[in-house]
Amino acid sequence: MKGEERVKFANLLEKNPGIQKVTSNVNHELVTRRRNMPSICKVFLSGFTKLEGTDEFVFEINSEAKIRLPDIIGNRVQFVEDAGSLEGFSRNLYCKKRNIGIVFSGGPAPGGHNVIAGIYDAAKKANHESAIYGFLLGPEGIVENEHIELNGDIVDAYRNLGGFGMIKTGRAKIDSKTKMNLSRETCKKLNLDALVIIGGDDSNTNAAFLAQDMYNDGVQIIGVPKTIDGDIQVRDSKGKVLCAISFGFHTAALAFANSISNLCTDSSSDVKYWHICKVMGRVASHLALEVALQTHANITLIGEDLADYTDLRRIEKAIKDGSPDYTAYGMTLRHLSRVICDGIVRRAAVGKNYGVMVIPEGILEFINEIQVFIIKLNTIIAQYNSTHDNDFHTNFPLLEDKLEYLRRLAKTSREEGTFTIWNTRDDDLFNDIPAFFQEGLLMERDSHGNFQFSQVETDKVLMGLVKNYLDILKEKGQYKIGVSETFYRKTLEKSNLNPDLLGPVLFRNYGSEFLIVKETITSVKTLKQALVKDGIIQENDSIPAEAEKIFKKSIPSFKTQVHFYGYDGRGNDPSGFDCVYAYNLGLTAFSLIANGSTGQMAAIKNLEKEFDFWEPIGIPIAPLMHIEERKGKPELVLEKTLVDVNSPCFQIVKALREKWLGAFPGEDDYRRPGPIRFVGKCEDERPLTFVLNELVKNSWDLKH
Ligand code: FBP
Repeated sequence: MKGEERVKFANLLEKNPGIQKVTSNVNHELVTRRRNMPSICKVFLSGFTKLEGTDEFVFEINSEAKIRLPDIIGNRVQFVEDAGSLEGFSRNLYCKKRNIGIVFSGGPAPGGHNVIAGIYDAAKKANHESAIYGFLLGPEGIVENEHIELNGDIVDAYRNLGGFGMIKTGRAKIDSKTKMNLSRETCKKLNLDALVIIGGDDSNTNAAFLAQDMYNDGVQIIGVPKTIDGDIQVRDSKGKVLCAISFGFHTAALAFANSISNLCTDSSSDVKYWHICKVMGRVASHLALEVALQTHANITLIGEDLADYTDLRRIEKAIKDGSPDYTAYGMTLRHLSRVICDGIVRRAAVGKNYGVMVIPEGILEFINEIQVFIIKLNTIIAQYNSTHDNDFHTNFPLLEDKLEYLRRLAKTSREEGTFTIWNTRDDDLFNDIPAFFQEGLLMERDSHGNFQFSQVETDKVLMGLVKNYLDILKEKGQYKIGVSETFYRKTLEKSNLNPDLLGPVLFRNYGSEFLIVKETITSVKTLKQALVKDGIIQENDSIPAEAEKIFKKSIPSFKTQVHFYGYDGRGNDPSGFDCVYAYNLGLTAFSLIANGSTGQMAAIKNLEKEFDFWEPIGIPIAPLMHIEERKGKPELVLEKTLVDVNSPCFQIVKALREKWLGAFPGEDDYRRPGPIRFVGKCEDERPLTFVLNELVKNSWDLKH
């Protein structure tokens, strides 16, 4: 562009309001979102709240938690209640000027900004002189005292918006004495009354330890359950639900579901691809389950379901042989690939050599042999790191170096005849898997010692096996595309051939709606042999072109498109449910602070019910802790909630699997959840997983 023209356009941009509006980053959606005030629970309407402790909920207390968290282990569940109009000392205490720090920890989850907005609004309403600090880039911001003081403009700019952009996030862990001391110093410097940690299981674990550590300093620590993975759900030991889901889950699930539903539409239009959709969820398969309900994709794998699998044939054989077969419990990768192939082959048989498959990111954790590798390698890496100056990954940067180290471990175990964590068998099995997967399994763990599933091409591992087995089935003539009988007749009749003469020779199910070419006919050569054998043609005749056309139409090629749904849904602007939920979590967190709690997690009970039934509560974090292996060592952490395969919701999904697979002639049962829109009633109001569990519970309650 010439200089003059450039100036002309710059002037236009500067002066033309229409062009400015069109090119501005402030659009109608943004303005509407920022302006919207989420509904608030009744208890927050009057202005003051109090806490009512209850013994209605019981927890199995871990003995280690009792020792390490003595000051907060006795905390009880607290209901946030209306305190009416507080007067005198109580009012002064509630409304005292406070300094409150807030930090995001871990991966972003839609709704986070509303938690901050809720805390900010409640704190400023109680005392406009209170200061709210946002620690930058996650827990590291506390350790380094990197913060900003939040004001109305900053908070207003992010209301009802996705991401954690206001103060950013990070995955650092405050896990050493030095970091604890630095965090305490930061709290002292800012004269903090309270610190709110908005994070997942590991971050809430951190919150409990900080609450204990700063108990005598009088700094209150409050956790807020965040993660799109949906694995922070709290029930007491009798199964009473205290927190049905973390914020962010609903939005992420809907966002994934909308994209996956679009693939269902495309796939059933273009009829040539299987879309393989890996969806986030580091361990638990809650997101995949919700996506299944939202979209009715043809195949959805649920990790917890695979772990629950028992191979009855192996068990029978083991009983006969009189020796136990431990591999009969849980599913192997090979077996899983067979199950997937079965679905693919059955759909192809009714002419549907396409479809949509949902694979949870963390599925490998539930596959026996892989889980063993993950645990062994976690331990090896952790042991190495604790005995060397440099860590494992710095000393062995290349895959070959890492493999060599493992080889040496196996050799030592062989030569010394000792029982070690890595033996020759492990080494042989490990060497059998593809290099990219070896690399994935050996990859650096995150700061909490978690295996980073999002970095591993889970789908590639699984689909590699699926493709290999489909090739075998194709060679055996068992993977064929069913040809519609109408098409077959039309094709043959066009050339004056008698379909009823050729049909029984070509097909194994002649007379059905979709005709499947016989297993023995796998090539043009075997087709000719069959036609000659049944006297349709002579040895020297050529195959009728129509018969060859039909045969070729029945030969499948398995074409896939691979997609990863994770970061996109995680960055989505929150659904109406998450906007309201997260804002009320913020208000709850402030109520806990104003009423003197520490070591509690803000939560909303009855989330699965209509909004009017929502009850803000504080859940004690310490009693939720249990021992888990982390970085090769037993650690006290908050327990993750996995998909309950006995839940009504999962049982219903299981019962509908066959329908959703769609291995029958006719249209698939795809459901269209539609996009997340902020205005108007155009999305499901709450996760369908909840709705189903609640509906089944209500209908059982009615019966009994
Ligand atoms: P949180 O548990 O911190 O909420 O993060 C969950 C998650 O979104 C997982 O679903 C995913 O495996 C992981 O984060 C990805 O981590 P990263 O952002 O470090 O790539």
